[in-house]
Amino acid sequence: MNEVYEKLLKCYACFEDKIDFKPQAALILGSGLGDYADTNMKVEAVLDYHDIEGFPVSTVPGHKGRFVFGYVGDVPVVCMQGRVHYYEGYSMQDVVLPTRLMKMMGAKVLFLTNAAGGIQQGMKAGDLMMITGQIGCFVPSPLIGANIDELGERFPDMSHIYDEDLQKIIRKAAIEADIPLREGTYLQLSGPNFETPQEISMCRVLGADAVGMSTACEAIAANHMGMKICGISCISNLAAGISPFSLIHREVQETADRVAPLFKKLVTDSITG
Ligand code: R1P
Repeated sequence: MNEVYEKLLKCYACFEDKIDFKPQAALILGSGLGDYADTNMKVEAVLDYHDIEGFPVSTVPGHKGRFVFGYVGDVPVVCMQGRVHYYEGYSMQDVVLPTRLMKMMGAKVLFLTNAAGGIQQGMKAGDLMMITGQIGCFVPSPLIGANIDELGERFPDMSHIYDEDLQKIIRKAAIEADIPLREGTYLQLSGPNFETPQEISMCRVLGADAVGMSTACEAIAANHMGMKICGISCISNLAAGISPFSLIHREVQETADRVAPLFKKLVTDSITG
């Protein structure tokens, strides 16, 4: 059997052994947004990544490293409090293992969040941007290697990664809660170094509105499995060259903390909407 799939099945067996919960939606929390599960979910169970054999564990400050199972309103949700990134040294297959696992748990919808650098004209730190498209080809595809036929097809279509209906729900939730919402394209680079001003100029020319080091690969893996996907970036800083200041991760976290109440409301209203 394909060893990537074998590992996934082992992780699933471990989950099944420990947790009796069937989520409908999966939520990945980005940098600085990790306490959503503590404040906005009726928690039913928690599963530490360390307790799943072979599971990649996050090493980034602000990423706790556990699955939280519970309800947002009436919707059963599995939430990743902490994601793993390619720059942490994991293979792309490992980076998307949690996403694949959440689909196997039962989640049909994937809600992606992240902290990102703002490129779009007029953006400012603290803005929220609904992701309407992505550029993921600067990092290796998580689908490289033997195709796992049990998950999806060899050459999946990527024309409509971000689901139109979910976008409508998020737009409506933002309008009803009076939360200003930008829209745009997220571009994933490998990191861990922040981008140079020249790289940001390139990203802008290519049509990116926000840049980060996650998300696009997870969306590719989720799309491969036929999940419905939506995403919101918290613009935690203006990207290099646009911002006159040097970039530091602590500020990414601080901005995300400041915006957290609005972000949490938007996520909750979108899930229950
Ligand atoms: C940099 O500050 C970190 O924040 C973002 C970047 O991708 C990078 O990991 O994290 P998330 O994408 O996980 O929100």
